[in-house]
Amino acid sequence: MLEKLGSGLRDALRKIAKAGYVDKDTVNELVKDIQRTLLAGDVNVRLVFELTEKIKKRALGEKPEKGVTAREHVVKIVYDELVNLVGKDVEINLQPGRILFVGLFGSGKTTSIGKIAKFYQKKGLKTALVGCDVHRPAAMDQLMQLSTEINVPCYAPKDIKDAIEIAKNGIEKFKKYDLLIFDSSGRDALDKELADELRKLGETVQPDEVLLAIPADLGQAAGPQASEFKKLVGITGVFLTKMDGTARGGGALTACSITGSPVKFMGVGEKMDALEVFNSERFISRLIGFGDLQSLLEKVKDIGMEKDTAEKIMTGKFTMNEFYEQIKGMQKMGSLKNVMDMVPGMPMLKLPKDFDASKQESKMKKWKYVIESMTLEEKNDPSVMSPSRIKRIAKGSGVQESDVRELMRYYEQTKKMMKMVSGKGLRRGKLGRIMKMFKGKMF
Ligand SMILES: Nc1nc2c(ncn2[C@@H]2O[C@H](COP(=O)(O)OP(=O)(O)OP(=O)(O)O)[C@@H](O)[C@H]2O)c(=O)[nH]1
Ligand SMILES: [Mg+2]
Repeated sequence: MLEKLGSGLRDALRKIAKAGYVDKDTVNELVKDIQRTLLAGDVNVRLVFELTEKIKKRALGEKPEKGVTAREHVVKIVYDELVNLVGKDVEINLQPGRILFVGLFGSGKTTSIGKIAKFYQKKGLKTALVGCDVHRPAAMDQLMQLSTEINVPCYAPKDIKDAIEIAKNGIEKFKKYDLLIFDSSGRDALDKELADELRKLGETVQPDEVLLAIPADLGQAAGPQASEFKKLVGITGVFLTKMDGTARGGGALTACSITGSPVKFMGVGEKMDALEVFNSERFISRLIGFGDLQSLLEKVKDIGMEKDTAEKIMTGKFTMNEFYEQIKGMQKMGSLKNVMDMVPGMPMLKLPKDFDASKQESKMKKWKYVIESMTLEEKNDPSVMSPSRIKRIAKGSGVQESDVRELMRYYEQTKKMMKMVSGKGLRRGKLGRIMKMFKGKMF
């Protein structure tokens, strides 16, 4: 899917990765490559220029986080901005309800209905189909056939010519089902007649979700179409079909997103499992090379989290919340070391030889549950802790009271240590005391 777009972006980023350093020329070249690729994918010109301006400004203006190279920083910026461009993810509703499918002739409604019926059925919703396309002679047969293939019941009578009547019957027939999906008829254009018909159908079906099928090969033109449907019949999301067969999918995707009609699903083939739930981060990650990017994203996220904690410690704020973050970080061993690295004057923390990671891990897991059982007040000001509170917390987190007390002791020790660290500079003696304290208590 979108091979050209993906390979264009990957090539552009590869050039950056190979460059000896990042300067204005490198960024300009990167931006030009990205522009060329996106325009070839039929992404709107204005959007492309806005995007590349942002990339340029950030790439030249922002300083990379400590621990991230300038090149990685630029790759992350490109990723961020592309994710913004294709829009926020919308949550897929897994509640029981009714879905009405709408769309023009041949947009892929019926096929897509089969796909999402299979999808929801797999998610555990008892699903059934209702065929309300009374205009195209073969429509009922097509839906019936699909339903047999995916093993989902279907009501698609050929002898009733009134869509409303069929809808009513379907609702009655499938009363005991969790999810009903209604097919509707298409037209060449969204004219008044189609709008009226869909509105009437909507009044009967009372759908929780109205999905619009739009073929991705429309490119940018998908945007105005989505807006028009939204205005005239109201839609809750777009099902972008035929993403597999076009280079213009990027254009269609971005155009829908900026008209406020979020893409929820994508069709990537004719088969019943050729369905993707749209997720902007995953989509962009894959587009620009998932493997490399994943480790970079994790690195940046870790650094961000550790930086926050380190900053709070430096400014003297160390409540249970920071402690909790620290414990969470420490579960991925080595994190504490990173936090320490960011505190000026703190040398590398060496682990003792007899350090038992698994024991430590189970202890930290326990502590995590303990902190999760604390009230907001207790977390913000652990000095309010009392025997009765300790009892309650132990019960709530399924540990012994002695575990809670141990955690409190460790918190107090750490807090003391943090206070010393965040004091002005570190003298030799002080540092030695801190290290001793740390080793004694923690490891
Ligand atoms: N390659 C590809 N083909 C698709 C996809 N979705 C649908 N199609 C094909 O598009 C054609 C039209 O699909 P339908 O599901 O019949 O479209 P429709 O909107 O129900 O059409 P009408 O009921 O005539 O309005 C069929 O040949 C499908 O196999 C997709 O994601 N990828
Ligand atoms: Mg159809």
